[in-house]
Amino acid sequence: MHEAASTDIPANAGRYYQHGWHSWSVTGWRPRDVAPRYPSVAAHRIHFTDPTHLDDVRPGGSALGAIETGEGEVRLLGSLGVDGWVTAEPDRLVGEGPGPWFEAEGKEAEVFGSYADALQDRLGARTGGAGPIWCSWYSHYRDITESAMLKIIQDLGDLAFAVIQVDDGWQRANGDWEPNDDFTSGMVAMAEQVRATGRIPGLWLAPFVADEQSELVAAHPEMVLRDDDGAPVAAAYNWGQSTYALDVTRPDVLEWLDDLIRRVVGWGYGYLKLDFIFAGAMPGRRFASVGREAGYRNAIQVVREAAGDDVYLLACGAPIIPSIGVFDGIRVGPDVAEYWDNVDRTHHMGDRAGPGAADAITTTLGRYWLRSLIDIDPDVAYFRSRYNLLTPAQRQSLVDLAHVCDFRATSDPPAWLDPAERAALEQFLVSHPRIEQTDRYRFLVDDRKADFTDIAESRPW
Ligand code: 9PG
Repeated sequence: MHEAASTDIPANAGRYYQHGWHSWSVTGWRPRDVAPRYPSVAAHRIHFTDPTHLDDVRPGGSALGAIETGEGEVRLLGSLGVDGWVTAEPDRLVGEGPGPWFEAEGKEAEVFGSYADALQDRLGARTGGAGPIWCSWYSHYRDITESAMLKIIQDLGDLAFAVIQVDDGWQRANGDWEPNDDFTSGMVAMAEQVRATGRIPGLWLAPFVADEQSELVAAHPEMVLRDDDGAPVAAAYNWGQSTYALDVTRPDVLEWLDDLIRRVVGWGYGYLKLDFIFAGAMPGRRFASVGREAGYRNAIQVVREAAGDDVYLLACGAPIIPSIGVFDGIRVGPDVAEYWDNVDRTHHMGDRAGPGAADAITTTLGRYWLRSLIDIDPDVAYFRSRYNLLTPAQRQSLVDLAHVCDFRATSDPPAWLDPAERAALEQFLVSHPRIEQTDRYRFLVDDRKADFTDIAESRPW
């Protein structure tokens, strides 16, 4: 461990490991001589990386950075605490933040493994798996309804799902966490329907944001995080209006959060997908004078305390390092989609943090070293050919990735599957193949080779 957060880059060094700020932010091995690109659209910029580093001239990453120093060898500089950032200067990696700082050189898997061990000593770890999850997002999106859910619950029959999770679309507004008119029987009744099948009810929430037009913002504008000019800080634009970040260092916000989490757990939900929570670490003028990620970590500890130890907490859109030891699982890549790549967005607009299977796979594998600290969620696999542009081989890559990560989820409604597809899903849910990593992007799944090299190596920087 070092106090001085800087390490030389040898003259013959290879690529640089860039670690994206939150779940969706681009992560992987990039050329050092290519200047970083940043998306130009505000709605994309907000998710792309730590907003205080948008437009940095040098490549950089959240908490850690590494460089290839020889065949299979790397040198890593990483923060063992929150609020760390590493920049790749031409001749050295430079760490900023409170640290303490960790430095190691050697075989790639060993170096990342010992960094993970050192992080565990400081931040703890929680792993254990949620069991297979059926999630409503990647089929019904925001149009999910109570009647669609009831049909799905029925059609799932005895498929071996442990969790049935309602995603975005049930709430009146972000901030107003009560059921909307599409869930007329309410969320307690929905949880009871899931429980009756012997499964754990799951619910999506975005507890650190509130829509501009929500009742919460109307009633409590003081809860919203402000910039230096006193203007509300937006954390998303994808609900047809601005969605604001809450100041999660305010005592009244923490009390409101405690109450919210206790309420939804009281409704019967044992699995919570907490989304857009990077909002808790957005730049702004906070009530408490703490680092952005320190304030975030304190708030998620309040959430954990309110949920209790037995509720599975999945973080999504979450800053990675400050989430360790508090959440059970974390999304480690951008959203998958029923298509491979949105070339307009990824190649032409320089934004690989948006939905698409190719970048979900690549960023997830870039975060594979985290698996001893927290369950790594690669997002859903698809078994359906209906409403799906993915080829069978592309769908298989997502299935392999789920096995490699030991995290199984899908959004396919059984009614959309033909008999062969349903049989494949059935098999997926109960199989636990032996996984062996043989190279950065190569694995053995039982005795079959799963090689993601061509996918990961062909993504643009
Ligand atoms: C619900 C979804 C699903 C999904 C999450 C998250 O505008 N955006 O850039 C944007 C990025 C990600 C995103 C939605 C919008 O997806 O990852 O699984 O829960 O929210 O809204």
